[in-house]
Amino acid sequence: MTGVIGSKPQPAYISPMKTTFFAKSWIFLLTQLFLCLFGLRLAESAEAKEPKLWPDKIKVGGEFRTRVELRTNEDLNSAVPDNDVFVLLRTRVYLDLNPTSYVRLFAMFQDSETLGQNAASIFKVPDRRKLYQAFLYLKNDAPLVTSLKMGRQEMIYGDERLIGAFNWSNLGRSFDGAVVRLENAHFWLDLFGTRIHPAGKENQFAGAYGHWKGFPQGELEAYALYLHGSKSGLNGGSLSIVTIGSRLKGKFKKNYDYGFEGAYQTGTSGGSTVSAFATHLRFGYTFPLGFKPRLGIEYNFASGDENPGTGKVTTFNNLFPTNHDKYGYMDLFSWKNLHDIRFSFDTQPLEWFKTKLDYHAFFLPDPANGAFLASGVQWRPGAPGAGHFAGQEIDLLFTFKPWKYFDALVGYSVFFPGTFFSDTGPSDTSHFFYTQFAFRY
Ligand SMILES: [Ca+2]
Ligand SMILES: [Ca+2]
Repeated sequence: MTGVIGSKPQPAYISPMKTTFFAKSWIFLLTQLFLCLFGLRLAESAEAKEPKLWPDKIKVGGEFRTRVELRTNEDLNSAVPDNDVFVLLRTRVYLDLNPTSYVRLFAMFQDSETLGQNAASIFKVPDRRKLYQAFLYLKNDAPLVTSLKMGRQEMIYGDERLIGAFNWSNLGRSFDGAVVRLENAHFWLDLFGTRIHPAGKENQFAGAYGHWKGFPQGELEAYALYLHGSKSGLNGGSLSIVTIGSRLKGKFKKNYDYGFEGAYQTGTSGGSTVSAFATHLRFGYTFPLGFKPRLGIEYNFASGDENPGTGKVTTFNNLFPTNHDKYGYMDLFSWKNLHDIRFSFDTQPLEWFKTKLDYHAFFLPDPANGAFLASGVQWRPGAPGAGHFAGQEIDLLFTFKPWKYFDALVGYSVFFPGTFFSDTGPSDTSHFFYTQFAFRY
């Protein structure tokens, strides 16, 4: 499989690019279908046997996940062919030792491979083999339980709007550091300190994250997070920001659900003052019917900067989130210079089968600041005076979990760019189709 597809436009009546694209698509889809059936067969036999190969104090397990993605026109330019079909493979193997209830040793190795992706893709995923997690966990059993988790580990807080493991990504995200948890019947409080190594830089990320267990039918949390990077600020300067926020999620009258999160950022970036904020508001109603239809409305906002690069820094820093399921499944936006209005229609016809249909309308508070992908990377530079309307996305997703060892999903999304894109460059429609299956053992 060669990655790059010819960049010269081809005549419409006989397009080798299209032939290759559709041939590859069919091969990948059939392979995917075969792997799904194979996974189901394995899951069935694994369940029948319930393997007891290891004593309870030793667990060995892992995950094999494969996803096929078909993306068309991610450059929003129909005149330049860039249709892409590729396979993401992820293998995880772990060893979990629990010699006593107070001590745990955990190590997970991860191999991530990408086959056939366009070299120029804005979603380029590198191959990587690494020790993804390796930590020592200790806890006491006093009335105020104190635990310590030390080493390389995932961190997941709240809806993962600011700190998450980014499981959708073939690479995931883990942190090097230590987390101390204080917990009793009413609350838990985490205090953590970590180091993060983006290319050529080093950042420190520390914080306090608290969760109150007494909130009726829901969750109430508050946090203060500190990020420092010697070269991560404005114009390569140093960055020191504090993010203070809270989060609320719950249900009432059985069928209604809601969610709120709000965060404010202050500090300095390359010598400039930082002042930024973000909010999330969600409301839903589930009809009392057998297939559990839920209608939801959601609004997400994150501040941008009308004079990027100078003066005060007002672009919200999305920190280390899992953005995939939040601002459109195409991963075209993050919690950064964004107004996102979302309507959702979800159903669950069977215990193991769910459907999702989402509509998003995106606007940029400051078109001068540009548009940011889910990864936080800018994919279309801004222009003062360009339109605020960034576009609309429709997402359709089916998820299947017929066995505890196996799950699968199939999705289709389409993005219709708005005036911000037509004012700043190409603005043609882009499509995204994908299937994924994961086998966990
Ligand atoms: Ca194109
Ligand atoms: Ca500014």
